[in-house]
Amino acid sequence: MGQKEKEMNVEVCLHFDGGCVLHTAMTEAMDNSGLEDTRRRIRNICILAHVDHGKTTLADHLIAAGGAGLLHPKQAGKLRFLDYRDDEQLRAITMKSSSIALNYQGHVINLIDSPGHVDFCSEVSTAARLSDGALVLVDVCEGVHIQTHAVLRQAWIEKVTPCLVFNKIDRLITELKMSPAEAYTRLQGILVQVNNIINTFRSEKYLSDVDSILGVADNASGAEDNVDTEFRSSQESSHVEEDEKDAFAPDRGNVVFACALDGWGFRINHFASLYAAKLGASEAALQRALWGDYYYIPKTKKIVGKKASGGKLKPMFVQFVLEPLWQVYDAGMQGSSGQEMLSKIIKSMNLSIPARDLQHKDPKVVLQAVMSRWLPIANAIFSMVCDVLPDPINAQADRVLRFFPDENVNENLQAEVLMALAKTKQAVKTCDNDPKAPCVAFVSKMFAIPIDLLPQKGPNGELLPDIREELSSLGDVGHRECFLAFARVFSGVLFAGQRIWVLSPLHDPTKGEHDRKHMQEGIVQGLYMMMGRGLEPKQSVSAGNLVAIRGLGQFILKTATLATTPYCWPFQSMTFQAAPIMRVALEPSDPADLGALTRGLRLLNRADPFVEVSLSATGEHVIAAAGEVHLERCIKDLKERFAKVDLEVSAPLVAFKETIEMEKTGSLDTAKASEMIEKTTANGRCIIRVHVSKLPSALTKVLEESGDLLQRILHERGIEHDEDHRLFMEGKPQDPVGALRSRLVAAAQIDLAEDNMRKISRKSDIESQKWVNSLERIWSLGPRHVGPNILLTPSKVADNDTIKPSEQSSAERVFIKGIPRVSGRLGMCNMTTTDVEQSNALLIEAESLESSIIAGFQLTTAAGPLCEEPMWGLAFTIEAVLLATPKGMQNDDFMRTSDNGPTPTVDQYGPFSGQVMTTVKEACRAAMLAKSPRLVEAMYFCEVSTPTEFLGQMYGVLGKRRARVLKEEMREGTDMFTVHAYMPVAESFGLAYELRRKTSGAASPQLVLSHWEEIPLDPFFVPRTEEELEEFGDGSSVPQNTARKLIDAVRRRKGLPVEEKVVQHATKQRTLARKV
Ligand SMILES: Nc1nc2c(ncn2[C@@H]2O[C@H](COP(=O)(O)OP(=O)(O)OP(=O)(O)O)[C@@H](O)[C@H]2O)c(=O)[nH]1
Ligand SMILES: [Mg+2]
Repeated sequence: MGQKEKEMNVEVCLHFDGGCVLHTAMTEAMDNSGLEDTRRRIRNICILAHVDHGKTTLADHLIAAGGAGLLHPKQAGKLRFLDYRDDEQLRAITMKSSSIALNYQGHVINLIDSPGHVDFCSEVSTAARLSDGALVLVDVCEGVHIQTHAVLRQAWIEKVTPCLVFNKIDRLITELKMSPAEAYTRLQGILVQVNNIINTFRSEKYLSDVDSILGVADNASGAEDNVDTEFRSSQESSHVEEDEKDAFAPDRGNVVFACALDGWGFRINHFASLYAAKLGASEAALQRALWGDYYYIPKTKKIVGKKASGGKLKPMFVQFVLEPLWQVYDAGMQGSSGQEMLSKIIKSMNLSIPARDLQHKDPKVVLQAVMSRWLPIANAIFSMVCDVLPDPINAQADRVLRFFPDENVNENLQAEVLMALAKTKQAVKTCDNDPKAPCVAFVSKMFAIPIDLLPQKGPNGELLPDIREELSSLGDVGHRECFLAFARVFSGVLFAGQRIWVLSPLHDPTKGEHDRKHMQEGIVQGLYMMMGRGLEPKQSVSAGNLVAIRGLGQFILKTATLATTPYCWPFQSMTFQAAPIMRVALEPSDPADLGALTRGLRLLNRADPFVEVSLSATGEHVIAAAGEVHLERCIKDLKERFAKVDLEVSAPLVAFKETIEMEKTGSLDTAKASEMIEKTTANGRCIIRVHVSKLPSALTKVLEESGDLLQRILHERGIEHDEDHRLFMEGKPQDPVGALRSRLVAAAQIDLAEDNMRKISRKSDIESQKWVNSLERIWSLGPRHVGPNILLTPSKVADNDTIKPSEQSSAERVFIKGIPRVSGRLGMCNMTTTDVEQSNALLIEAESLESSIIAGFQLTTAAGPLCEEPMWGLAFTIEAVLLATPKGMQNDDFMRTSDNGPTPTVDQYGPFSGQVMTTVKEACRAAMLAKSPRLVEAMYFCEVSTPTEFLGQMYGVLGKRRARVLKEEMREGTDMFTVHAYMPVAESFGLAYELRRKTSGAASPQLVLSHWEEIPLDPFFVPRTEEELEEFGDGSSVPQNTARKLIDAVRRRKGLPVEEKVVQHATKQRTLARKV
């Protein structure tokens, strides 16, 4: 039925020219005054794709066409204009995103080229944040790869409208030798794949929307139920409508077919208009029929569907689009024998091609000359960008929700504050370019350029004062480099010389100018339009444009929100696909250069959006990068630009985590005294008992993923009064705290069924209930107060039974109860402040020791007992009892031991709070060691493509590196295999190099940080059971297992003691029988 309808529509259009409008025409190009609104002619776009799919090559052609003579068309595709760093040219990969302003038929197109290598994925985030549209490239020969997924997700998260570019179509003809029909099937396959990816994002969003609505419904009273249901069903239906449309459809004009290398590309509308007159059909009808299962019957001059075609005809896309392309390529590749055919084609297309090019010996040059004149790629791309991608006004109306997600404003605030906040938000939403509107800009990264490259002249050609002097007067470090902010103005107008607030992500706009801690005032020293490496000075830049800002280097570390009013929410932070995991320690070759290195590191930290610079506990300078290529670039920059000294670089420091085995210790039972570890402080006044158990893994995951949100809920702005806050948050339609709460509860429940599959379900039910109940007792999270470990307050059972404080009078012994602060903030329990009898000194002291217990917990979770790495997924229950007199001592003895009488805080063992802290730490460590500790390692998701003949070698390399292969797939139509595997980060160093060497450069991997995984080996294994003893003997000859080796390596690196067998009297084995 559906098919039939489609056929009929097409026919109607064919015969009656039914005026179907398929392009999204440029709307509302005029403003009220009748003048054209310049903002309507701006497009901010980025190019996104997997590595090597041809982004920079495509950018070259766009620059050649719209860059006002910056690049000669002959150089396009060869120069890679935006890869202006020497290492980018050398390695032929892009390492940073860079922007250029182009012109096309009165439109300003700000183009950002981004890197495809996963190490530089942060640059994709910065590019997407500033763009409204994205060109997503797919190499049709390689197909969809992991970074294609990643960039589509990034575009989706940032609410950037994507368009699709099928690139490298020439490879289907020349390399894969496909027929047009085969090529069509392949293109269709990729299109389906890409659309499916977007559909999964849609359904994820749909599910999470429904979840949050259901969450509210659960909380809401019965009376509100009906309203909710109605709301829900209306939401659902709108989603369904949206879902029915594919994100990319050639007939809707958002797909370009291209070959960036040869400089050609087209949308199907080009062929629709070409054939309209010839076939006597309307352009609109042809546009629909040129993609999909439509067939042209020459006799009847009708377009029909598959059934009516009789199975003999070729789809119209094959017949009318691909076949002519193939003909040109066939003729071109034949050299002189194809000349005649080529001339015919050229004539029929009415092209003028210089004879010099046509007679060139290299058929590639001839093909390029013909194709790039017939179907210029820049026209196809630019027209798509202008037709389909939104201008800043439309885009910002949509994207404002991403920038300022529904902030929970306390309605009790003053009306002026609320007005000011709403005004700023409205200005961003409408992309208000009135100079009187509040100016708001977002800086997505800082970048450094050598000072010599800064323009010497101002916007009006006037000579500028020497910037070096200006910088040194500002105290800017490193006068060789100048820091510019890569930004976009979202509302108002930014002027050179303007004073502006630099708001940090923690800024609380409801406090206005009083929130001095999170805002600084800077002066915009200079504004530049970016032209790749070059900069063009500007006097002012209005809303909707990209800009480089000079003068804010000292205020901004990596990103910031700029605003002329303090009543502006800081923009939501960007999301990054990976984390900086590759760490190395650095030191200058000459110790005297330490100062230069520290300065250089500071500059590097500012200039690179992703690198993390830190000082380790042992005093080493450590930098963390996303991967090997990123690290190499950072070190090169340090050596050559920022520090200018020789460096010694350590072997990679791999991060590990520590946990305990799940099997035996998933229970939260603190009642068993045998499972508790007891320690007493040195002065004997505080007894600490610790129980540790492993968190259900889903709970660990939620805690890890919600780090930012937890940070905000637990430690940030405007949440002064817990109870008020909870009441305020509840009942909000998008209640992040409520959502997190339900996620935590759900995680505590579902997981046990999976983790303890072998246990009886009834028991696991009880267990899971225990976990859910325990969520009401969260005292603290660690390490650094937001990590994936939980400190629980002692349960009621413990309170009454285990420690039995009632045996003695409460004046002698006080139980430290702890306050479940985290649970309180999350709204898991009511925070009732206990009425402490202030007169009781011991009770007051007990209360003051709570912070020491938390500090002890933070210390332990930051550095575990195996190799001082952070702990992961553990729940500690700490019971502490404070005694009036030290354990085992009479009151009189105690009095005698301290000279100044019974002063409880300071004694001969040092401050009491410190003693409690260390005892807690020791007890926690001991508890963990007693429960089968395990090492946790980071895993990469690894994708390798290799030709069949090198499959064996590739598996050899993967096997040696403990990789776990997930799937292998033959890529259709090629002899290439794609293998997906998990690989420990610790084993991944030099993988790309080794693979390339073993496969003569045919295989190269892409590594993306995936998850943390427990190594299922006991690092302290000694044979115990009969079978083990039989197999391994007494264990002395058992080689150390991987876990132990990794632990020892980390300990050695950190200078911690390592148990090693040292051969003391090694003698060379001699053959006794000697020849004399
Ligand atoms: N055959 C063919 N090769 C192409 C085409 N487009 C680009 N290439 C080649 O693909 C390689 C990579 O091109 P780039 O433009 O550097 O790719 P990229 O996507 O910018 O790569 P990264 O920035 O490193 O992610 C170069 O060798 C190009 O010559 C094409 O249409 N056909
Ligand atoms: Mg590139």
